[in-house]
Amino acid sequence: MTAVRPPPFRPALARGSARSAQPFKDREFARAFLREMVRARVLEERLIRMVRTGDGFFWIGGPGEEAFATSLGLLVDKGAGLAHDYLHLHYRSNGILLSMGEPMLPFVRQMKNVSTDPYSGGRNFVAHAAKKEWNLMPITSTIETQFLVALGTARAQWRARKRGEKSGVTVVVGGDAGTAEGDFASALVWSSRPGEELPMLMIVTNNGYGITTPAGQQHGERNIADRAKAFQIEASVCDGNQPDKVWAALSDALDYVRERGRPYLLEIAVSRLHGHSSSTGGHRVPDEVCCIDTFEKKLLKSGWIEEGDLKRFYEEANQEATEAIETVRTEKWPDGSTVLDHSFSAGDIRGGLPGRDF
Ligand SMILES: Cc1ncc(C[n+]2csc(CCOP(=O)(O)OP(=O)(O)O)c2C)c(N)n1
Repeated sequence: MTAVRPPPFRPALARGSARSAQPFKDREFARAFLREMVRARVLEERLIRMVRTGDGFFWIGGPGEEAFATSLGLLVDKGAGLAHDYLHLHYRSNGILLSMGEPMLPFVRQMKNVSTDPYSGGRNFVAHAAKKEWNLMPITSTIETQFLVALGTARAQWRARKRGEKSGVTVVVGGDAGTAEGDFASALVWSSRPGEELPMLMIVTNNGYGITTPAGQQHGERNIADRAKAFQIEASVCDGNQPDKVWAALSDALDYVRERGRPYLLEIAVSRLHGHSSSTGGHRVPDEVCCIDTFEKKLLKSGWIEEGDLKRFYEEANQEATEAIETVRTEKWPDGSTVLDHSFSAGDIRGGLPGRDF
């Protein structure tokens, strides 16, 4: 078994708010951004392979969303507590967490459902992370419920701002089909109550499908972002396949929410490169735009990377994945006696609930 080592590389990317697409004028930034996108893609491809080789039961994830994921991961203010951003993500968010600094190993552990999985002790599907130190609320399989939970942290941050305390913002992410749920409508209503507007960025990653149902058969409106208008919520739509465009849209939206303390709805058009999940096969879909291909070609053309660099990026990422898979190979599933751990029970409720005084 290989020893657990830190990931083989960390991109030299600056964190924090950066209005506009300016950072993409910097060669080193663009190269590091591409390397991080490749890392996210390779993780997903290796997770899919784990299902095929019997090292996992189910795959779902975000290949095709890397330009968005890498941008968001670098732009959020990560940390614990109200002063930092809260994240309410969905099951295509591995790339966001990688670019925030998470290694591949925990994702591989959750894929194999081993007890060392730090997110759920081996009890949840892959891509259902949770990390208290980064205000990452547990990712759920039920779609859109995160939009209601997000109102809670956004409301707590609104209160902190009123008390004059430093406060981050709440970021919630979901897919296009999920916006048909009442939870999404509730988020629009409750985030925009006059005089009590919440510091909440609502992101809809629109890949055009809800499992197999095309969005065009589900929504009469032109863009999902158009729904914001009725609530006087600022909104925009952007192309999630172009790193500089999605970076600019995200940084502008985040700056708006941070500075104004008001909600914002950002709809991002993304690709879904391996279908919905392993339940629909998980095979590569040939006719979708790939944000990594496009960006690679652009950087090769400008001379900012060479074929050798590309090869190295993939090798490094694959090495990190291989080491994680090797590590997990001998790890065990959780013991049956732990099945009720971390679930609500009468005992928990009798002992009192935390965070009551809202
Ligand atoms: C409340 C609820 N209803 C239905 C489902 C079944 N379901 C799982 S994924 C999915 C489609 C979600 O599509 P979308 O919101 O566009 O996100 P995507 O998976 O395309 O990123 C559905 C209906 C669910 N998980 N939860």
